[in-house]
Amino acid sequence: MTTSITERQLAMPPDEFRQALMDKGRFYHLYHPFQQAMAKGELTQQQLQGWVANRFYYQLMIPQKDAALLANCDDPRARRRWIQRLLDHDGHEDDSGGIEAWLALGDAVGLSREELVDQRHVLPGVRFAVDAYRHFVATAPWQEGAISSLTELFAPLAHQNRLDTWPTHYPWIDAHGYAYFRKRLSEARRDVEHGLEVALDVCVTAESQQRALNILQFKLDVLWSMLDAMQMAYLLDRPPYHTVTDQAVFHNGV
Ligand code: AHQ
Repeated sequence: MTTSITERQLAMPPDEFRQALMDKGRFYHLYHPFQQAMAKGELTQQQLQGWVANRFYYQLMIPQKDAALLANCDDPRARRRWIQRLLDHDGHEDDSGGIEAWLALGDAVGLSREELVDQRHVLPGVRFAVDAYRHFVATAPWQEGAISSLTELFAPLAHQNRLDTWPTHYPWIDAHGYAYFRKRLSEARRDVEHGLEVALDVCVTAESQQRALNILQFKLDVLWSMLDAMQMAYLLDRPPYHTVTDQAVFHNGV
């Protein structure tokens, strides 16, 4: 793809563009009221179970999203690095993987494997946000898919926050459930190095840099909207169809 001198002259220098990506961190879902209540120990066991069960749908989707990115990627070097993300979640050799670790988190907060896997707790708003993310990556150029994963620039903050606050605020949670958060501390830092390399490599015009910032904002919206749905259902006591029935209404995917 050729770019004119003018387009390149109007672009932010790499360090400034990197900082513009980092500045998006103020919209990260760590600052959502649901996540803030979690960090202050204000969640009940049922509310925390709701978060774990809904986030499981996101975790399940991640390796499928990454497989969709790989399918769009024509660069063997990039594929060799990116495929590690699937292995991190699906497991390989002696690592049972992030999905199994999240099921252990479910067990630690009192959720059965069955009720996580059958998706009975997945809220419509969570499903739509997660599916929108997976659809974006499946239909976008692989470089844009890589850029959309850059919310993980801020993820170590979230994982460390849980490791720092849950033992004090939620002593009833068995510590074996924390393995996932510890696992992601190092994996997320490694993953964003690759994502940032891709972004800085391809975003060399003002237009492509603005497109990258828009993609990152889309993914921040995905994460924020997931917690909006959980806040409605679990904090504001307005679950889906609450004006029609007091029973849980759900489907397990179409
Ligand atoms: O556990 C998370 C994870 O494996 C990933 C993969 C990455 C992506 O490809 O979009 N994003 C992501 C995230 C994980 N955990 C979230 C959290 O708050 O625990 C954060 C989320 C992200 O920042 O996108």
